[in-house]
Amino acid sequence: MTERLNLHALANADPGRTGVTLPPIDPGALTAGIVHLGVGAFHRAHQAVYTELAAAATGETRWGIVGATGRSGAVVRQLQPQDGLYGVLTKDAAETSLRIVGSIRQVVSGSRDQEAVMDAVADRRVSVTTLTITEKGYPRDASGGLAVGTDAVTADIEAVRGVLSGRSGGSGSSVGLLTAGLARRFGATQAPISVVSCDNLPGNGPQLARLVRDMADRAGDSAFSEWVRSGVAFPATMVDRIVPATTDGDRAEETALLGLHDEGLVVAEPFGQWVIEDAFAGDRPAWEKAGATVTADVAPFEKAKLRMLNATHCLLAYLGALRGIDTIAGAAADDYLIAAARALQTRDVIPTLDTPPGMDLAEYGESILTRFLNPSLPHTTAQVAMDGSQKLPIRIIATASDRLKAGTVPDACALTLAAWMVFVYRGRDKDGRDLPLSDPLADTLREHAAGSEAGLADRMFAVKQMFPEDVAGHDGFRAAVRTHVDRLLREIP
Ligand code: NAI
Ligand code: CS2
Repeated sequence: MTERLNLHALANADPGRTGVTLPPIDPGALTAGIVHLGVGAFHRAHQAVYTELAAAATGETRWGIVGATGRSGAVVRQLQPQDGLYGVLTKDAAETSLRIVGSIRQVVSGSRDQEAVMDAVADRRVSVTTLTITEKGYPRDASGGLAVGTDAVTADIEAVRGVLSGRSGGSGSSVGLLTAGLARRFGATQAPISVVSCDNLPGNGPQLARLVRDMADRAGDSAFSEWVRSGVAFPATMVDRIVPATTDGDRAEETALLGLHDEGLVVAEPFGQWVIEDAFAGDRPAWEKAGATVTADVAPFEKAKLRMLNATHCLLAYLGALRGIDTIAGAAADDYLIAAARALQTRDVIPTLDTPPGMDLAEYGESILTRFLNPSLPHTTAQVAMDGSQKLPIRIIATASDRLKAGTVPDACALTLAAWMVFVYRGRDKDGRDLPLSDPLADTLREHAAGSEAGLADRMFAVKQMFPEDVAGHDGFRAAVRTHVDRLLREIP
């Protein structure tokens, strides 16, 4: 049985192992300065690496991370026996390298150990909280406001009230748990703190601020509401690194490199980018010393990334899946799909963007397609196809809305939405293989999809949580989507 990765085993590991980079700062010397909500693959391959490199660059030992999982306890079981250590396997056609990361110093369950999470947020030594809780983790209504009246938000507000009055109570969402933690911090120290969303949401900082502030206001303590506005910052970010779900083959590859077994391994491309708004309430790691960009205006970078990279991902995922293509790399190698991807980027998306400083959008689009071709990443069309009800409004429908307002029918957006509609309706690819629907609105989508082929597009446009009236009500766009739906239905009998 191969020994498990942990601090003791790492201390005895052969430092000369080729292709293996050990933590650049002693993990045992780190104290908690950051709380992360949503310790998934991306956090481990992105923010946690930037944070460790920043700490090593400055010699600061105060930036250890307390990681809180979302719903499942899997990551707790992965990392706790490993003293929080895990590997990042970076892979492309040219090379494979392994970095062992030690910045996560404690992992707690965000569902079963909410007291520990709130105590960590309240800890005066903590001055930053980061989040990667997925688009569906933000309890929003169709307008982006707090989903008041849902069971989760009702529980959240009650939990915040409880903390403010010295009672305990379970939150319904991670944003509620965060807000309850801030309430505990308000009661304990009122030390400033910055809350940094690292999710693929447009205006992720202001979006999270809107939810937290509304939740705080509804808790009914005006002093707390005031402190949330004066003592808590919500900087926006653009985050980028392709981090697919880890496979057993990846773990075996790492064990061959490291000689230890690592349940917490994550796999990523070499590319990484982090653009952070320079709007913090207190101290933060010197992430710019690890290659992050700290700037006054994140919006152009974020909009370009969501509408160029993530939108193209959705096009390749749905059209690729219907064609029986399992991986993004396989879809990016398909001539028809890559032509459609270029049309999406050049005809539909770029006209809606302001060019971020220092960027060439056409070159950026080609660099994205090159990254997607990475044959060493097991990034599946199925994974990118998940949560379409949350992703498509941000990545495709918003672009379509802008193009329609400009008087143009965005045909590649129509094609992408048509592929998604057929993906939901058929539930299988051209070869008859199942296409699983993983989506927080799965039941609603299935209800809308059920019925005749002829009315499919119109029924899906009626999903109010996804389609604003200016898009759903545009006859020319509906006609374009219907045309693509009819063709795809013929292709996928
Ligand atoms: P993952 O599945 O590995 O981790 C997701 C984390 O979010 C887990 O901790 C999970 O417990 C938590 N979570 C899931 N649903 C939740 C909910 N409803 N409420 C609260 N927490 C919830 O996914 P991964 O790869 O870490 O991605 C997470 C997010 O990071 C993405 O949704 C995206 O916003 C962002 N991201 C991901 C990239 C990637 O390539 N994987 C790249 C850029 C951004
Ligand atoms: C992907 C993103 O799964 C998805 O929806 O589009 O996770 C993508 O890999 C990242 O945003 C890349 O930075």
